[in-house]
Amino acid sequence: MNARHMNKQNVTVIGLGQMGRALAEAFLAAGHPTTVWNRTEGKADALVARGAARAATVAEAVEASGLVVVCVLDYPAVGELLAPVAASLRGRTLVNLTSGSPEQARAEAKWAAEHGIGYLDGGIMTTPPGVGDSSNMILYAGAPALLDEHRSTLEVLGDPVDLGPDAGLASLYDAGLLGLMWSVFGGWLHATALVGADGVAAKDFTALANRWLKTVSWFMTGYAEQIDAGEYPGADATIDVQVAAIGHLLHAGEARGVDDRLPGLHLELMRAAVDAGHGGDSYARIIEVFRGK
Ligand code: FVH
Repeated sequence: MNARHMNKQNVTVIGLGQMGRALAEAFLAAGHPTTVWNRTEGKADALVARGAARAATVAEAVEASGLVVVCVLDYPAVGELLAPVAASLRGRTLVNLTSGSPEQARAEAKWAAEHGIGYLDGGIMTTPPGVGDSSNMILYAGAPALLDEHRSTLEVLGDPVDLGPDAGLASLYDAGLLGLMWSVFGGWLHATALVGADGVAAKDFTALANRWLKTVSWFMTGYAEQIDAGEYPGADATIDVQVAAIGHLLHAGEARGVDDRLPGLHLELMRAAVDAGHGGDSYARIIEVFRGK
């Protein structure tokens, strides 16, 4: 062991797809002795050239470290890989950064507990190039004490956010946050198509759009308080006013031949709130439409 590796925890990474390779690279860059395994062996070559140890089997990979990170395609793949090595995992900490549903995460946590395996479920809130950047979040759920124990190691991947003891919450937050991302992408791309029809470059519009998102985020903070209170005073802008405003967007889009399905959906949601008698409330009231109320 050289000086760089002194006091650094051994880590194993199972699954070397795009994300698993980025995770292993971050551990290596931080000086952690890192053991890797992947179904398609060749994906480990570049990591081995940088100093990682190649495990010949999943069991050998698990037995090399107290902290075992798995990041493969889905939970069925996690089960296929890890069920046969449950005895080797006993007494170690398994960090599952594979995406899945909250129900799958809770079932995996139950399996781990039944086999004496410490279990943290995680959600990586970035793409592989963002791994290792502390401004990006990695969500963890299921075992706050294990996260505290391994925080200094897991920090090299991104900012660890503790969501508490329910192992399903990292997946639930992940699903919700991805939904938010797709909605933002959709709105931004629709708007970029709209202004682009009149010759505005995407990068010019996006500079303003990013500034606007800061204001939108401020609206959301205020609306979150209304949601938690269950009261939606329309003291800033009512849904009625926004029904009129979205008419301008629909008109501008129609005049430019821009697909109107996204603003059409927003109008439908607003109308549902108006039809239920809430046109004078704030936009936050639309959460009740999503809740089916
Ligand atoms: N890439 C991203 O930006 C996102 C960011 C958020 C988190 N996701 C999740 O991370 C998991 C892995 O995603 P990925 O991008 O690394 O995916 P791939 O590059 O396609 O690599 C998939 C790895 O899974 C292995 N694998 C698949 N099925 C099996 C199986 N039955 N047994 C063993 N390993 C399996 C695959 O092995 P191979 O094809 O190389 O042999 C890769 O190592 C995923 O949950 C994302 O949602 C990434």
